Amino acid sequence: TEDGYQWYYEGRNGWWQYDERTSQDIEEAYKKGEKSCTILVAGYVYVVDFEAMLQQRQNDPSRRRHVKRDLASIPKKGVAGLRIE
Ligand code: V3L
Repeated sequence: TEDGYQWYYEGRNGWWQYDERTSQDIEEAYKKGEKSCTILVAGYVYVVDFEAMLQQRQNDPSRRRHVKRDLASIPKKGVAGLRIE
């Protein structure tokens, strides 16, 4: 986002940045003070819960990952599953 923050979801040993469009959608909901928002990832609906700071697949909540909002400059694995070389 323009203030230098991005949204991340948990990987096995590090953080993945959300794709730019999804990160913007999450940021918009977060700034509005909403408790959660839904996103579409590869055909699946996920709920991003800002109180628990978790992402969960809507039809399978056992598929959960921590999420965080942090600076765009932090070390990361990549963006939406595309690894940084
Ligand atoms: N954006 C993109 N892909 C996602 C997202 C998302 N927000 N959430 C889940 N997936 P689950 P390592 C991740 C993918 O939570 O080696 C990474 O992007 C998820 O991809 O059980 O463990 C990597 O591509 C997974 O492939 O619903 O760090 C991959 O895992 C699939 O949806 C490996 O990352 C099921 O995730």
